[in-house]
Amino acid sequence: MRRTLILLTAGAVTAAAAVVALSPTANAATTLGAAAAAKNRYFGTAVAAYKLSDTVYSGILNREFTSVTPENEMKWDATEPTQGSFSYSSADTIVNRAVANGQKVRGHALAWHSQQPPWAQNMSGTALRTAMVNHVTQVATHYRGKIDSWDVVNEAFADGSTGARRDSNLQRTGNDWIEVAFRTARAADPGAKLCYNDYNTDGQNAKSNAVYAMVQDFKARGVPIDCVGFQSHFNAQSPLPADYQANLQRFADLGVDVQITELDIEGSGSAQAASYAAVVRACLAVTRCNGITVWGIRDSDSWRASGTPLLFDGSGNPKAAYTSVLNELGGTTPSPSGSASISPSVSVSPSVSVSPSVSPSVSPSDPQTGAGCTATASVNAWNGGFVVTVKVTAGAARISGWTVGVTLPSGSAVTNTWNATASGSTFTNVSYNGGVAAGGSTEFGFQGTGSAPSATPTCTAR
Ligand code: G2I
Repeated sequence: MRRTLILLTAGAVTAAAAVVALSPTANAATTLGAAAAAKNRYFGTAVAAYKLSDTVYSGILNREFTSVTPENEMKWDATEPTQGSFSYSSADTIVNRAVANGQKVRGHALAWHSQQPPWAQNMSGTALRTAMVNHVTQVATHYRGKIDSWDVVNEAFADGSTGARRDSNLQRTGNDWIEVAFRTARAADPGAKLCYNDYNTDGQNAKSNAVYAMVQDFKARGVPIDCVGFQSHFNAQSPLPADYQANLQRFADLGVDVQITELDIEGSGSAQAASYAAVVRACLAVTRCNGITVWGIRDSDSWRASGTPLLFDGSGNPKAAYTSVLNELGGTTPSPSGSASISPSVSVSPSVSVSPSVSPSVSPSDPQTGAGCTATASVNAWNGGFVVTVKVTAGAARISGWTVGVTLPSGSAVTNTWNATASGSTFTNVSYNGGVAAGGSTEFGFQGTGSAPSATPTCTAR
């Protein structure tokens, strides 16, 4: 959250009580991520590891986005190029950077007919099924505790009017390959949300109806599925459907979260901006819509760059679509000059400086109001067990370490912890997530047996 910072030099204010009137928009968020966070949602982007050294790219990434999806680095061909030999360095670069910046990670994708390594493409039957299970186990275990949501299975349904599964080597191992992938992912990383992800399912049609029936069946039979991803690649041939929001809502009504996972909209100017705004409106209108991910940062980063489908132009300047998304999220672009005004009844010496849109900060002599930290928990419980994700948020000052206390019901026990060290039900930061910027946050989690804790956790900062 960026706020206007007003520095008053001692003695500069001559009136007894200085009244500082902030303009109405002074507290509105000025980035996509902050504006989405104020609506309890994330705003993410696909990231390519090899672009991170481009400072324009990484500057926008750090400033605007609160979630990242590796664009290609977690796919089967990238993570297991030779059977049984795993290669995580590019994906690790993206994930570790995101964790250090307090950004969520969407894992993409564990099981998919496309971008398989050649050895898997040539496999079938039991050998392929076993290889898939091992792949899901290894990759989800490697990233355990760092992934907000996994695309467990990607694009498993056919286009067109049949509502059939897509033919693929994985499909030919048996119709249960999807549920096996989900059960395997749950066992490997019980803290991650598990999503089914697809395209051309954004409106109600034969393909989305087939996915809907599968999710309904999974929920009825206890197959672990937590979310459905709607890729939302739109252009003139495949425009934003009129029933987009209704379609998101009908999936949410099945008891899963919904996420917009790969948004891009070809076009330019006000037409493009209007479509983007409509997507944001739809997500905000569906309570279980967790967030929006755009499929790249600048138009030039897009898999279909010629369609200029993203929010920033090739030079990294925000487009009309950017402003429209930000406004729709309730944010505002930073004003070019100071956005705070001093009431006329106060006389202020010329040494007052008003600096717009800098990160929240306090001068050294100020009391550290709001210093410390707060913790909130989200709980995923089942009969006999639970997974808790705890968000630690720093107050008005940067903190360099934190300890969170949780009250466990008697008979409950913590069995596994990630991104923190546990001593009983007290959790302390690990080396890479103790430092949290003012107003920033980080997450850790734990798994346990028995019934889940219900009270709000306590947080102590160092
Ligand atoms: O096709 C758009 C997306 C549809 N949904 C699933 C996503 O995973 C998919 O992403 C795209 C990436 O944006 C492309 O970057 O998936 C493509 C492959 O299916 C990616 O393209 C590949 C090229 O085909 C490869 O030649 C190239 O080596 O990117 C690779 C890495 O740059």
